[in-house]
Amino acid sequence: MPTIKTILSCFLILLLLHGACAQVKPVNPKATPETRNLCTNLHRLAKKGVMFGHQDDLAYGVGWAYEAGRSDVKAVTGEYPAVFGWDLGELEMGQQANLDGVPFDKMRAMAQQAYAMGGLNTFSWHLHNPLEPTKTSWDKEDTTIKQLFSDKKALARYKSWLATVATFMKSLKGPEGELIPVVFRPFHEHTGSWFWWGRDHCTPDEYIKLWRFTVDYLRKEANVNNLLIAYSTDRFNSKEDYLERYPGDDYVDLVGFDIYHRPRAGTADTFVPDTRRMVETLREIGQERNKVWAITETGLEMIPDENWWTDTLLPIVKDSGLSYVLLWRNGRPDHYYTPYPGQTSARNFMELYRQPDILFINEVAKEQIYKPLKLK
Ligand code: BMA
Repeated sequence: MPTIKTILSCFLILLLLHGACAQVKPVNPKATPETRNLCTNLHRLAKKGVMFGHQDDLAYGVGWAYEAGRSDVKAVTGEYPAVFGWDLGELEMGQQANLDGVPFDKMRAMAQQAYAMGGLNTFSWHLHNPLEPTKTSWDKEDTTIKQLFSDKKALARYKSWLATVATFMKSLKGPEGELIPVVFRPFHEHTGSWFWWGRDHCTPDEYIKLWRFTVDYLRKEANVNNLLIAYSTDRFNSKEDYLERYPGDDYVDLVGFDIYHRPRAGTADTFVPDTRRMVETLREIGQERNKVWAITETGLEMIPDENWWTDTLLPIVKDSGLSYVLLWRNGRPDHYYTPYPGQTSARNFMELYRQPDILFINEVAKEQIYKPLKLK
């Protein structure tokens, strides 16, 4: 006769197994334990709230640069964001600093700081054109991708660029030498046509080929196992439109989009309903494919609207299931997306900050997103 203790233990084992099966795994089967934990925790955390993110938050803000510990978000709210965005653009060119002047050694140190605080790092990549490397991401040359795959020299160059990305990603290490898991978000905003990988410059098959080549190279050739891969479009009209260039469920961990608020005088402003509709479509896609979803870039430049945070951003992200929303960089006095003390929208930003389901670093640190899921 099995004792009550044995029955209970069996039940507990079954429960644990069920928990393990329910966990969503990264698309890279060789992902490090911390990367697997992050994937699981992002899915779990999205049910609790939306993490607030900011590009280059620790690097500079309006009127300052590279002051240890400083952040415009923290200066206003007293707290750092939960998500830290960075860009690798021009790493591939052998530069010491990225296209916005952020030195890569400082970027690595700041990403390590973000990780140590318990936050999430995400990297985009405004890379040059591998066919003509002097040309930037904003090169609108048609058929670049098509030519890339038939031009041995250019393809070798592109592989060497990927090797620089791999080396950087593998240099992101925590205090115990463990690799820091990060979100990697290549070839973004491709439903627009301002980058050489944009919609008008390549076919869906070509875009998908470049995507798979990139992800395969990183995980198979370069053995990079600390990435979650983010697919993020710009504006889109429907689910079909969003998925037109989707590289497949085996190549994507997170689905997202970038969208900026650019009100135009004399035109009805439909930003909130339009963006909310996009979020709902994204939610459907995320749920169907078991991917987390996020607004990977957004903002209103210089935030002249004093209630923008609760009138515009909040209705877009509230009860949306979004994992995070990332505001773009505070690059110049005429190019910034989060307030600094005294800025027009600073008071209203505090109201967003006080929302229990908008998560900044302290709440996210408590969640220990790099640690295994505990039975709750
Ligand atoms: C754009 C602007 C540019 C910047 C680029 C890449 O939105 O902020 O100034 O160079 O992103 O970060």
